[in-house]
Amino acid sequence: MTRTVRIIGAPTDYGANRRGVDMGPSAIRYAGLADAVERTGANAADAGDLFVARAEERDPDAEAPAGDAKFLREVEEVSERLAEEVAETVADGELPLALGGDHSIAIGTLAGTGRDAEIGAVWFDAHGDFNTPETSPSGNVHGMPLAAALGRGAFADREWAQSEGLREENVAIVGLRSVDGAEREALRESAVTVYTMSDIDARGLTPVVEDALDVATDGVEGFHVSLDLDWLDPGEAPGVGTPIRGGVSYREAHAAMERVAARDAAGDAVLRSMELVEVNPILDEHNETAELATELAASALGKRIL
Ligand code: 4U7
Ligand code: MN
Ligand code: MN
Ligand code: MN
Repeated sequence: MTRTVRIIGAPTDYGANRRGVDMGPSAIRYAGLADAVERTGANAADAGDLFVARAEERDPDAEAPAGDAKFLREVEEVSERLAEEVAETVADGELPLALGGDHSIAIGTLAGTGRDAEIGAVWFDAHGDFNTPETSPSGNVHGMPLAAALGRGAFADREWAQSEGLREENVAIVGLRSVDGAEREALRESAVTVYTMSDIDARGLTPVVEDALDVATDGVEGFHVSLDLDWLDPGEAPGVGTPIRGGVSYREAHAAMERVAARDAAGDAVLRSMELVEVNPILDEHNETAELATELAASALGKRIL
């Protein structure tokens, strides 16, 4: 049966400190996402963009819990809409592919995809995104979505933020190279598995990603792939708001997504949902980061060379 991939744009920058990431969905579509998806043999259905209110009309500090979390009320609105759409897509037997927007959209994706099943997640990112309002040095929610989904800190009593079917034991972060002080401690005492850039250097990309997929598929129905484009080296992916040197190469990124596709095809736990986040067209060069996002999605969905 041909799989249908439902493209859901979430054009928000509430979670980031740089404007422009809200244009990510347009840039990724312009780069040919739907065609790239269809070339993998899947159907592409574009659900359009979610409604997101303009940031200028909102108060960044409304609803901020103890500590700091800018635009938390707006993040909640977008997350609830996205979670609904993602949950419906999964219930219809389709695969949601969410387009950010900043990484705060993962709160919605994970809440939706984890609604009716035990799931795992692989987090491809330079950052841990494991801050909470209490620990965040910036107050930007795009540095918190993984902690939010797991109900940590001030997210413990915010049900909308949590992913019901996701346990820390089934979460793996791959490619970490930038982590804040209190965030590091939180990750260390958590049950999340972290593979740093040093692990990739020492062991090679493929074994690390295979291990991460083992973590994310252990005893669950399906797994989510969260791809922050700042996972790649800024030389390959310049169009991101928080670039960190020393990221994975173009080839490593494709190799990782090909491992995702192979694991999906193996069928023990299927690829249930995916998101492409943090593409900032204002900072990009000739849309190359959006093109890269498109290509990587195709690899994850099973694009073959031969
Ligand atoms: B991204 C940061 F302080 N850790 O919390 C923070 F360094 O979604 C950056 O991974 C977060 O791009 C980056 O603000 C969030 C910072
Ligand atoms: Mn991120
Ligand atoms: Mn990041
Ligand atoms: Mn970023």
